[in-house]
Amino acid sequence: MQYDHKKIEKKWAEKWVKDKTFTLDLKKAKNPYYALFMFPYPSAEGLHIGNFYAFTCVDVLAKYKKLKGYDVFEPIGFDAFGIHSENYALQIGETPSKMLERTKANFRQQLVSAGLGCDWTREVDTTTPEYYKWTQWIFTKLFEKGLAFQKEALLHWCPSCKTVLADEQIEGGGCERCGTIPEKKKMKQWFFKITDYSQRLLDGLEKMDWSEITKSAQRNWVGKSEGALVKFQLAKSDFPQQVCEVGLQTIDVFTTRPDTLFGATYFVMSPEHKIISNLKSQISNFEEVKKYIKKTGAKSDMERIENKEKTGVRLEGIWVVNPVNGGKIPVWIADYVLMGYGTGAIMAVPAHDQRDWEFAKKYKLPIIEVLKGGNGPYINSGFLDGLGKEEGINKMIEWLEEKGLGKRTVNYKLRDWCISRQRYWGPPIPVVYCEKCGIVPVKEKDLPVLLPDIEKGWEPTGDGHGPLAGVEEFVNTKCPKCGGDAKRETDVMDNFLDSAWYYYRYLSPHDNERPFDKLRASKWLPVDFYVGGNEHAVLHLMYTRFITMALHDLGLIDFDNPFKKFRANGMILKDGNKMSKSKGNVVRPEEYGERVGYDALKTYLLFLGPLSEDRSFSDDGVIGAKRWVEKIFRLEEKVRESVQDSEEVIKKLHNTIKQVEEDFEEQKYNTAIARLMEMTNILTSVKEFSKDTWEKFLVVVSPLTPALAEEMWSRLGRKESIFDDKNWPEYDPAKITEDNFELVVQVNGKFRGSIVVPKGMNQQEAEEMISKEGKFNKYLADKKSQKVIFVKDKLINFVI
Ligand code: ANZ
Ligand code: ZN
Repeated sequence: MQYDHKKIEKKWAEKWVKDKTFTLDLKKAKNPYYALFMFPYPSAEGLHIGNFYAFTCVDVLAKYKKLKGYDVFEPIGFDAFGIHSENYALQIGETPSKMLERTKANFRQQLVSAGLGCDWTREVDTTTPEYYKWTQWIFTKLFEKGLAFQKEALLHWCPSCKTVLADEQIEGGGCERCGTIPEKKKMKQWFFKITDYSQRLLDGLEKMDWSEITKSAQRNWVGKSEGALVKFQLAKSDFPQQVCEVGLQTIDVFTTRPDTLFGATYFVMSPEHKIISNLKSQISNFEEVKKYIKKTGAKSDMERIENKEKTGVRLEGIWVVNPVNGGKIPVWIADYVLMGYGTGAIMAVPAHDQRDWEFAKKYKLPIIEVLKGGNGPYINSGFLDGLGKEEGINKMIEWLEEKGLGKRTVNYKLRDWCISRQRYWGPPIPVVYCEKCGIVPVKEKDLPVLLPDIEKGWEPTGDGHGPLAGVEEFVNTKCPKCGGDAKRETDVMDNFLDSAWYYYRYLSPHDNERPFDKLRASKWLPVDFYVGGNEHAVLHLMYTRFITMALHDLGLIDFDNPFKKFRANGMILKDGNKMSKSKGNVVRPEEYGERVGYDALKTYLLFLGPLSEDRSFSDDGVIGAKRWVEKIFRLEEKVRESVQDSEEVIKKLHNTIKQVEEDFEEQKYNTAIARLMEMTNILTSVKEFSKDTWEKFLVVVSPLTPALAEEMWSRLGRKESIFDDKNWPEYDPAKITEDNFELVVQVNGKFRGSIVVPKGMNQQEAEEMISKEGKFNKYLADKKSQKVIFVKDKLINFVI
């Protein structure tokens, strides 16, 4: 009989949804297990094979846990607000909401067909007022706490997406969505004060069971540096060397190496440094300076950091005083000093800093070595001379603090999260501007601030304001405080805020009283297992931690890490390349669902290697997985109601249960599949085996090939789903005795099977056992072997 994967997979996929097989009562659940995958944005192309793979990594564990008796919650939803959806709607000239009706329906269809164990009764869609009311509510709570605020800053502006972006949305120097190199713009925007949590974000990592690659990306992004702030005084230009005249102003620098102060021979400010315009009248070459500043403005940070050729302009007439020796040192501006880091000004120590060295060489600036040979002890360094590095840093900081010239400090690279976007497709920022009362958040009872449903004029304007600024009925409102005329904020929120809290909303998607139920959250959260791409390491995965910490501090939850265990999944490559439409190498899951079935596709993807590794998709491999599925299907012919299983089958069964269990617990899906394939081979090689063994085998394989297992289970006359009960079998340790092992049997060097024999068995005994074992007869009967090669406790090879 042929295995009709199309018919059988469709039947079960639909039945699971209809019967609510994977839906549970969150309140009654006794043994909660929260399995989560990154909810997709319903793109036009449909479910991506990468999503499909990540979802499967979660789904297999979820099904296994359910079979073990956990109350497993595996929710599903749509991350449907945001530039990704809106850009596509712009491209096809349809409103985002119209377009999404279609793409969401397509996604639902695809996800159901794939046979994932999702609870479809709790679907969440971030674009519904029911959802974004609470996204806005979270904003107002953060606002009350001082964690949401406005400030003017130099920001990344994507000229193609026509909006500002967060630092985290710059990937390889370009816009995360469209790849365009962003411009720098000074703009007043809304921010979340994630920098208040820098240290906590670092400390938390130590205890977290997350992929190391993700944790180290976060560690680097937060970027902690210990050092000192040192005050440099501006000096009059005409004061003589070594005579310290008191200047008018001081400029702070951040340095990790205050110990090298005696070697600071010049001073550099970022071209954007505010003080430059104050010094205008004293700078004799201001025209040249202005030109350089303008040129820098056009460069991205990335370009500036990577610039091989250092450039800069001296501020003629401006000097600062080196605080340790009173020496006057020249001041420059150069684009290798960034405004967004430290204080935007540095003391340059060309003898010990590579970038300073390159700059000094080019502009013929003095170079003074202060650490002999780079490592010390100190030389030319007054009171530090003779000391070692650690000691030198501490001693210098103490000296600076004592003299009031500096202080010990910690600097973080992390910057506040810019959350406002000059776009249409997002939740409006819920504040109004009142002439009398200033900035006033919208009251909870008046939330959500509805996104007006407009057919025309929703396209981004590019003038620095969102399209909502052009919708008068939206803009004009009353002040929540004084009732007077007021105007609404017209920017919307970054869609990474929508996705920063969706796993809370899954717990009560239709609750109109609150974003989520506190008791329920403490029962179900943190999420037990989460899988997704590491490209979200400093975006989504950082923001979720921040929002969770903020909710914790608001007293809404009692934990501050959202995901107990997170694993970053590898990428799926085709012909060695990342899949992309332009390369024409995109694999559509439904195409393979049709051709080989989802069970085979899932198994194939998981079998390719450890979860975290990139994998190369090939058609041959998928066919191999399909063959395995068919092989399992054919095993049914050998099942007997009551038959005594051979020692080999019993041992393999118990071993398989044990090993697959261990592998699943650690998400070593590839090795679990290898073990199940071995078991399949053994069952294929025997004449018959018991129904009991068959049932156990089906359960153990069911997380990987759910439709097949469910079909075979029902053919045994079972009325309930295989996933309905705690069906996971217990292995019997006594049956996995260590004194037995599998002796490999070869004929002319070709593998023909194996037999379970006691350890230490000699050649003669082995040959006897093999001749008794019927399954080798076809290779050996009537043939006299010329030679037998016997490797004790390993293999026997008959040369005939
Ligand atoms: C003097 C010095 C001597 C430095 C030396 C380094 C080595 P991390 O470790 O990344 O925190 N710096 C400070 N602010 C900067 C800015 N806005 N743009 C570019 N460079 C900046 O780096 C801290 C070091 O980077 C600081 O310590 C400063 O150079 C430079 F042998 O000061 B250092
Ligand atoms: Zn863009």
